Amino acid sequence: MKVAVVGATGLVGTVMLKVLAERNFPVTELIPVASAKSKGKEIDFKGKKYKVVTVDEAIAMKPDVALFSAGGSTSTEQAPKFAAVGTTVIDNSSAWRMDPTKKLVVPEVNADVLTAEDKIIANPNCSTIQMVVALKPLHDEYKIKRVVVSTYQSVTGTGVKAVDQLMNERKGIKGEMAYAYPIDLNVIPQIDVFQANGYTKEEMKMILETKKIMGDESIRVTATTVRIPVMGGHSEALNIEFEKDFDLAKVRELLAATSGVIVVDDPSNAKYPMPMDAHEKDEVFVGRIRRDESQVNTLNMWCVADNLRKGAATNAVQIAEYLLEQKLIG
Ligand code: 2RA
Repeated sequence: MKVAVVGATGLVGTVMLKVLAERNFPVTELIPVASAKSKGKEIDFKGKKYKVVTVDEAIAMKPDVALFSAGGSTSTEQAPKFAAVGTTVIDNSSAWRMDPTKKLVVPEVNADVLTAEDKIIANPNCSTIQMVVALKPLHDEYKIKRVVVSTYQSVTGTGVKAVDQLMNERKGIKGEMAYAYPIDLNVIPQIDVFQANGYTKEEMKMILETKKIMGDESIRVTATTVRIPVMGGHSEALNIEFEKDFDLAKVRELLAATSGVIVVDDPSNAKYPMPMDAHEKDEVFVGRIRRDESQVNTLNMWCVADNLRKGAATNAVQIAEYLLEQKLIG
């Protein structure tokens, strides 16, 4: 398959290339796409060298699939042009996620919504992806009424500039600031801009995307998203209220039996998910599974995943794999 990666030189784009190679996606021709200033730059993919091309050049090459991670404005402007030449776009930006005509997909949760007519498919926000993978088996069994989530998000979610800020601060070097405040030895309770209702865009993404992906507008979600000085992935404290009561052993069984989920839950031996263990993995790790003793039918759970992989690149590649398996592309 002719596969374009739009934003190939960025943090997520680089991971997309790595995951495509690792998972042996049948790429017969790679089309790395970046801004004009990167044109001609060489990208190594599975032992072959490819030159970065511009968006217009890539469109003219009519790729079968285009994985986008190049920001919302590029997706808004360019995704339709790729679709117009027959390319199936899987877009990691927020541009199309809440568009009622576009599918928002986490394969383990709602891949069945996809059809051959879907030429622009939205990859959800990283913090939403890992949460819904963990919620889905429990929603199917006990029906979720409400989720309260607090996140502890890696600086890699912001990008290279934020990683550089953290590393510089740790070395005592004054460098460019990705955030309004120092991030080392600090936490910043703001991810993206504030909305009129006092929530940030990141929090509203978790609230709105969850309902769309789970296909259930009745699920109530509230979120507090926080940036922390960590590299390996995003962590989330989930408080989940169900319609029905549950059995803890059964909850663990359901999660352990879910594709893409790994249960790490042995508190007496200090075993629980941590970003340093999730780093560079594709699974969602859950632990600290326990009843909320302050409210009936309510569960507390801790969830960790690599936000650049399952939270972005791997989820996008898994969508492409599903489309291929179901003969919706290729
Ligand atoms: C973040 N989820 O962590 C957002 C976008 N990647 O910054």
